[in-house]
Amino acid sequence: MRIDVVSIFPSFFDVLEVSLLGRARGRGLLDVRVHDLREWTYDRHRTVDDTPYGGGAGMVMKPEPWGEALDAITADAAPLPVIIFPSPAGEVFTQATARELAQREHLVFGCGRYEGIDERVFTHAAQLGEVRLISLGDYVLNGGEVAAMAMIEAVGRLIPGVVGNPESLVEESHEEGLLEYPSYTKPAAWRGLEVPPVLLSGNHGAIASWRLEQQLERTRARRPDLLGSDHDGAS
Ligand code: 6GU
Repeated sequence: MRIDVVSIFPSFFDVLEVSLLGRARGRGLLDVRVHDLREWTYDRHRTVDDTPYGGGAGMVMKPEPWGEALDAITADAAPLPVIIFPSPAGEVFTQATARELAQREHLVFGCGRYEGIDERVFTHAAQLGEVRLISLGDYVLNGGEVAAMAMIEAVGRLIPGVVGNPESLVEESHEEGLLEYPSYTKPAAWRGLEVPPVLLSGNHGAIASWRLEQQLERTRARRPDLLGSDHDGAS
């Protein structure tokens, strides 16, 4: 998969060189290219923002650098890219969004700052790819960079070969619409706290039902919004 990122803070993305995704890049599974939006400015101050028409607080990102950046990045792109603008005004990112994006060959993240990007950029971008405005959730960040990073990690780990053991992708919070069950390792007793005896029983059927029960209980307590009719019928 190819991922292009456009930002005025390209160094935010240095962390993509470490850990799982860094290794995936080294192994050629992931081709991440980070671009400084200011490469597409031509004035002495490399200006990327200006005051909003109609007045109001804050600054708006100018359309010209964004237009040129997106033209340049998508010029050689064979399959239709998804152009993602992280935005608190977008659709909410979920595991389903991550799964959907993981199927694509080419993602472009346009990270805005300030009060936002001139609206015409989104109209233009729609000529170059499939545009999505995506939010991490109902809170405000200073810009799209941290959100893009979260999305890149969530999508990147779903690319075949990135995560060593693909089974570890399945039994996870949100993959089955439930929160994950609690995990324990050795020692069996630690600071007076015991591992639930069922996990030491060797009875795989009993372990599986205990884990499912835990998933349901936690989801009910912490995230009742996740419980559809599939899961809450019995109780
Ligand atoms: Cl994607 N961007 C910004 N700036 N704030 C956010 C967000 C995105 N998602 C939640 N808050």
